Amino acid sequence: MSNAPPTSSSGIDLYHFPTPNGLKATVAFEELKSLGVDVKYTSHFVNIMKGETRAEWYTEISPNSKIPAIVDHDRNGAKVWESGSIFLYLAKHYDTSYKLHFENDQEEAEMISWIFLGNTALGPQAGAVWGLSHHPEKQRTAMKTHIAEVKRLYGVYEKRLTEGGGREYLVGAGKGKFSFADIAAITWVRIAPMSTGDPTILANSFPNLFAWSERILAREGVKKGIPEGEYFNQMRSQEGWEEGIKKGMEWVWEEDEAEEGDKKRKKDEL
Ligand SMILES: N[C@@H](CCC(=O)N[C@@H](CS)C(=O)NCC(=O)O)C(=O)O
Repeated sequence: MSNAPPTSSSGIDLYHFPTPNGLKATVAFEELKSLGVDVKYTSHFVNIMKGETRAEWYTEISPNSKIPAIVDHDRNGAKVWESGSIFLYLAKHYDTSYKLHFENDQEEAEMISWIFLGNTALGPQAGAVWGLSHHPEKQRTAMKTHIAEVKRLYGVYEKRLTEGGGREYLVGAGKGKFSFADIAAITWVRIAPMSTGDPTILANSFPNLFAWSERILAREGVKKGIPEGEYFNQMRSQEGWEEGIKKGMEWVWEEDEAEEGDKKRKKDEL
């Protein structure tokens, strides 16, 4: 689609692609719909692999040439880009019964903080691991730095989820309430194997984050928002995918192991 798709006459046009940032938007819309919120959206794929985000028609909607973005024909054609901005826009104008956000000011502020953490820290760090894993020049130091940061961030989420004897969701009184804060993190947390090279990292090292992710991925709206054909779903449907992921990331650690071996040999020789 290098030309603009037909514009809807009403409702919201959503421009996206099934990447973790794009999925945040489809999950948000599908969750709102499954919770009974009256929001109508039409989905348009913008193929990021073919550079369609840089087409002129698209940069008029999303000046930073990224998905997701929306145009709201029911509100004077308002254009909103950046997944976090889309959450806040939907919260303000559509989710007026607080299904995915909070009436209480303090809780709303906490939700916004967790949305920003997902969007400014977890997403970019995990995204960097993904990006570098496709680079033939194999930048080991950068890769290690980003993986370490992703793991540190998992620790931040893990700690939050252990508070008060265990929370079910990131924000909200008691055990919390599912909100945009959770959506801002889940599409990245679910691909933890790809972000770390370790297929069992969540279950083994971050049990509360793992339980949280399973809880969220079982939700009706979340399942609808993440299509079967999406990259990670496809990968996981293939036998031996765990081994494939580990092998694909071996280059990050293999020289370390060789160095460790050298150090040990030298020590033994002394
Ligand atoms: N902070 C942005 C990140 C958006 C983003 O990085 N989108 C990527 C896909 S995950 C994209 O559009 N890449 C296409 C390109 O750079 O041309 C958000 O949360 O919306």
